[in-house]
Amino acid sequence: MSSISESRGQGGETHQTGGEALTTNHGVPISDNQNSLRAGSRGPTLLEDFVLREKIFHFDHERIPERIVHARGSGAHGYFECTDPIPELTRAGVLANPGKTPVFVRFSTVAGGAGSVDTPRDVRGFAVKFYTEEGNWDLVGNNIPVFFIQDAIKFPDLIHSVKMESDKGYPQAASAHDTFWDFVSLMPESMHMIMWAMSDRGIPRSLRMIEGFGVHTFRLVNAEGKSTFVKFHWKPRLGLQSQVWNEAVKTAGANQDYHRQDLWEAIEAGDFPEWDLAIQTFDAEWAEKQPYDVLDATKLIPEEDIPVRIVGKLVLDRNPDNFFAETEQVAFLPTNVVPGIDFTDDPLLQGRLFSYLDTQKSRLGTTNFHQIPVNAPKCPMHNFQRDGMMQMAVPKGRANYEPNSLDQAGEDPGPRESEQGFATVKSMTDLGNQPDQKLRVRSEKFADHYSQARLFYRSQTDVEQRHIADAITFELSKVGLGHVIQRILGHLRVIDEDLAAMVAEGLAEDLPEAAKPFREPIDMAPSDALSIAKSAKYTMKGRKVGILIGQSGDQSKADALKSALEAEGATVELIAKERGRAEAQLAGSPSVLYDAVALVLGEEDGRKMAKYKPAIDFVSDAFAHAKAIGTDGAAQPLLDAAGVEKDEGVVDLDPAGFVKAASRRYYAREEALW
Ligand code: HDE
Repeated sequence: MSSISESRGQGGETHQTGGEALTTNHGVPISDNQNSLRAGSRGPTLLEDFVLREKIFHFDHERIPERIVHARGSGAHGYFECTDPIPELTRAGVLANPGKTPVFVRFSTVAGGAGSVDTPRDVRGFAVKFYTEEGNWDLVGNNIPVFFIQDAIKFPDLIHSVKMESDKGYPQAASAHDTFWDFVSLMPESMHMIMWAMSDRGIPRSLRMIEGFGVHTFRLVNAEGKSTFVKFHWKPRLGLQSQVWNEAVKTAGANQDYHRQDLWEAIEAGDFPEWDLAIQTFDAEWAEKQPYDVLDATKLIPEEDIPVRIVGKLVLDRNPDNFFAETEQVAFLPTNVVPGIDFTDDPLLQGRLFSYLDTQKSRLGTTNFHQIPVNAPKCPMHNFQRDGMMQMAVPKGRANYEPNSLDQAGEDPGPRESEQGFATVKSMTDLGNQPDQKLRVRSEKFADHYSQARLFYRSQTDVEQRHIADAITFELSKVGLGHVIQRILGHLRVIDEDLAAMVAEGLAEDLPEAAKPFREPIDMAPSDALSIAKSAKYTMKGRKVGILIGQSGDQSKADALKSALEAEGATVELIAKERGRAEAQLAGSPSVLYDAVALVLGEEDGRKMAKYKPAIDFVSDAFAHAKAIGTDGAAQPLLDAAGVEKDEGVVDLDPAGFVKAASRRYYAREEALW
C-alpha cells in the first residue's frame, strides 16, 4: 500500500497513479469491491455495509445543478502572452507587461442542457479566466459582439423564451420555436443580434474557428488613474469557418460531441488552438459623436471606425485532467477584474455583475467555491472571510477581524489594505450621464434598433445573405403563431426589403406593413470585418479530410494524398466499409465530419458503392455542403448515384491539386439552387 503522502498532491488533490490500495473516502482499505454485505449468500443486504452505503451515497450526489444558460461547455488550459504591452492604457500587469499568464477557457452553447449536442444554431460562449499576479480576471464573452437585449432586467424573459417551452419540455437546444420568436418579435432591440445568430456565426465549424468578444464597453485604467474605454476581441489564428445548416443538423446525429472532440484532439495532437487578443480603444469625446451609445450592448463599433490593435495571444495547450472538477466547476465572474481594468455603466453588464456570483452559490453549493482548484487564484490570497460550507482553508491565529492591534501582542494581525489595490473609476458623468435622479428609463441614444442590423446584413456577401434568409425561413417555419411570423417580417422590412422578400417567399407568406421604428435607421458604411467570407483564410491547418478507400482502391494513392495533406497541417482519416481496413468505418463516418473528401476506389468498388446508401450519402452530402471531392474515373458510378456535377471543387486525385482544392468550400453550388 502506498503512503498517504504519495497519493495526495500538494493542493490536496488526489492522484490516481494506479496500484494503490482501494479505500473508502475515510482511508479504510477495502477488501471486496464486487459484493455487498449480505445475511447469507442469498439474503438481504445489511445496513452495516458502510462500504456500499458510502459508495452509493456519493454516487447519488454526483450531479450538481447545471448552468441555467451555457450548460454545455468544453474547457482547456493554456496561457495568454502579452506581446504588445499597453502600460500607457492600463496598469493591469497582464496587459501592461510582456509575458505569460496562465488561463482556463470554457466554450459553450447557450440554450441547450449539459447533455445536448454541440452543433445547434446558437451563440457560443467564450469565457477566459486569466490567473494574473494581481488576482483573477475573467473575460466572460461570446462569439458574437452584441447581445439580444439592452437591460439585464429582460434576461430571464429572453432565456425563458429560448429554452424548451415550459409546458412541453421541448425543443431542446433550439431557438426555432414559438416562444423565442414571439419574444424577439416584441423586442426590436434584438434584431441586430438576430442577424448574427442567423448568420453562419451561429453554426461554427470548430471552437478553434470562432471569434470571441467581451461585448460590453469596459475601461482600462493606467497608473495615473486615466481611464480609456475598451472593447475586447479574440481573433482565431485559423480564421473563421462555419458549417452549413444541413451539415450542422446531420453532424448532431453523427457526433453529438463534434466540437468537444475536435478541441480535445487538436490539443492532444499538439496542434494548439490560438487567438490574438485585440482591443478597440476610444475616449468619451469620440463616443459622444457616435449615432449609437457605447453603453448599449446591442451595438458594435465597426473596425473601420476604430481599428483593432493586437496586444497578445491566447494558446490552449493542455486538456483538463477531469471534466467535472475543472470544466463543470469553473465559475466565471464578470466581477473578477484586476487593478487597471474596470466596468462601465452598460445596464446589461451592471446586471451581470450581480448574477454570476449569485449563480455560483446555487450551482456549487457554497460561498467557498473560490477554493476549488480551477477557481482559486494562483497569486496569494488573504482576507478575513472565514468558515462557511466546505471550508478547505485552515487559517491560523485569531485575527479574523480588522482593524486589530494583535501585532502589539506579538500575534499575526493578518493582511492589510494596499494603495495598489483595486480602485473604482470615480466618474459617473464622463459619458454625459446626470446621476441626479433615480429613473427606470433608457438613454435616448439606445433607441435605434435597426441601423446596425442593416449594417451587418449589408456587409455580407450574397451567399452569406442567402444563408441568413434561409436560416430565418427555417426558424420561422417551426413557428406556429402566424401573427409572430408577420411581426418578424415587419421588422425584416425595416432592416432590408430584399431580406424580407426572400424570407416571405420561402415561407409563402404575404409581406405585412413594415414595422414602425421608434427612430428611423441610418445607412452605415458596410464593414468587411463583419463578413466571414470576405476575410476567409484558405488553409489546410485545422481541417480534416476523409479518404474513402475501396477494397480494390490503390493504397499508394491514398498514402500519397494523406502525406501531402498532413504536410500542409491537415488531419486525415482513412475510411473503409470495413473498420479493420482503415481508421474509420464508412457507415459511422459520414462526410459531415470532414472538410473535404477523396474517393480512392477500384472499378468494382465504384459500381458496388453506387448502391450502398452510406457511400451515396457520403458523396452527395460532401457535394451539397460545398466541399472539395477528390476522385477519378473509377468512382464515376458513385458520383452519378450521388448527383455530383463536375465543378472546380471536384478534382482528380493528384495530391498537389487536391490539397489546394481542399482548403476551401464551393458555395457557388448553392447559387445554382437560388
Ligand atoms: Fe451570461 N450567465 N448572462 N452572458 N454567460 C451565465 O453564469 C447572465 C451575458 C456568458 O462557461 C451564468 O456561471 C445575465 C452576455 C458566458 O461558465 C449566469 C446576463 C454574455 C457564460 C449568467 C447575461 C454572457 C455565461 C450561468 C444579462 C456575453 C458561461 C452560469 C445581464 C458577453 C460561462 C454562470 C461558463 C453564464 C447570467 C448576459 C456570456 C446565470 C443575467 C451579454 C460565456 O450567471
